[in-house]
Amino acid sequence: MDGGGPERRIAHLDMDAFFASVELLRRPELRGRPVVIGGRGDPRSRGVVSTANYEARTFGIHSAMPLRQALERCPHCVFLPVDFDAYRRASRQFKEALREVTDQIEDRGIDEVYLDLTDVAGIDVDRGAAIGRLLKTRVFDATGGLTCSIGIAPNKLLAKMTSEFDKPDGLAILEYDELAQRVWPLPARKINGIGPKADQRLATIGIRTIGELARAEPALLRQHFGPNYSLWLHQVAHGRDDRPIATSSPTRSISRETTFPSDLHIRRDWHQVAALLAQLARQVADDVRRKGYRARTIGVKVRYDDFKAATRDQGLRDASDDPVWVRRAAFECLSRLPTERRIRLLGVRASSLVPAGTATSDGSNAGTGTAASATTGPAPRTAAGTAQSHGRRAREAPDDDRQPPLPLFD
Ligand code: DCP
Ligand code: MG
Repeated sequence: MDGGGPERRIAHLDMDAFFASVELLRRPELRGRPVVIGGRGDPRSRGVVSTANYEARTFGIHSAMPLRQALERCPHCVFLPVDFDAYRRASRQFKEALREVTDQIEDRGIDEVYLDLTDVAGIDVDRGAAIGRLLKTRVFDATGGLTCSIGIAPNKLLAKMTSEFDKPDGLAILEYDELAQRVWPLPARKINGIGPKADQRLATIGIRTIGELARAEPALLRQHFGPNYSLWLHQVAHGRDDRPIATSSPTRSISRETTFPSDLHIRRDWHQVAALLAQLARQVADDVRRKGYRARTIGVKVRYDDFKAATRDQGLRDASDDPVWVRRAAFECLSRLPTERRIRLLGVRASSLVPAGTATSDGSNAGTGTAASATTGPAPRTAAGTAQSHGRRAREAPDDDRQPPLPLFD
């Protein structure tokens, strides 16, 4: 039983050696070699390791270790700089692929999600193994070859532990009746919420494993940890957790970007650049409208041939989903970007989103806006126009119901 409610099937999915795996996708020649990602990629600088692939981990290298120490442990490791844009893109790709299976997803950061699979058709087959394999295949295909590890269990607490059982590229399934056999032998610190301090204090009263914690006298725990935390310790040691999946953080931005087959120069290849920008702006405006929003800020992003990115934002005087205003703002942004270097990527982003149908002419519902200084856009709405937009039913933002033809940024 899980908190007394009906049994659920919760999956925890965590990408394997995430930053390193994304790098290896575009540098296949490094496969099999120990690779460390951190800072600007200079192991003699002061940065720390963001992650290391599994080959590098055999040298004792792990996240948060100083790069210099990693170099000492493995002088022949390959060190690469952090490229958050690439990791965010991959993050977005795998999460969108999962949304095709269920919208019951809790986003836990760049490489981690929980999914509530209880109502997914076929979850009863093989205790969920078939759905687990499907999720792994979707992630692999959507990202061009990234692996993840999945744990399926009756709740989030157990699913999180279970996803580590078989890492990397793993799929593990845990039932309540396996708790004593598979979970109780684990160290207490494997429980998400028991940090190093609590772990140390548990050790001082002779509790090292989850099983020892489960069998501990409640009075002893209360004495050392107070009433609330000791109750929680007792519950989690017995695998109880009825927290629901916290779905959908509100959409913050909608964007499209494209990488060119060969680099373009904003001025010398103006016709091509302008055509692409117009196309991206139209797609973003369509997306904004389709998802039931209006945007108050339009941004353009370019990546130059030295891989440095630059962005410019432009506020709209009134939130809009009108392709004409989105395009105008996008061209305004592009005109403010340096044009010396050739560019390899162009993107358009709509942000400061407000649900369509919300009053927007005074900006009261418009969010915080961005660093945009100049504003452009449709004239303030007339009273009639505002009344009309009040009258339109605010649609809820639907989840992505179609795979975009172009990858997204952010
Ligand atoms: N990360 C970071 N700094 C840390 C920990 C993590 O920058 N101290 C980044 C790099 C990781 C990503 O977050 O790739 C995901 O963190 P994980 O803890 O899931 O680690 P990995 O995905 O790299 O490896 P694993 O296969 O163990 O999940
Ligand atoms: Mg991971």
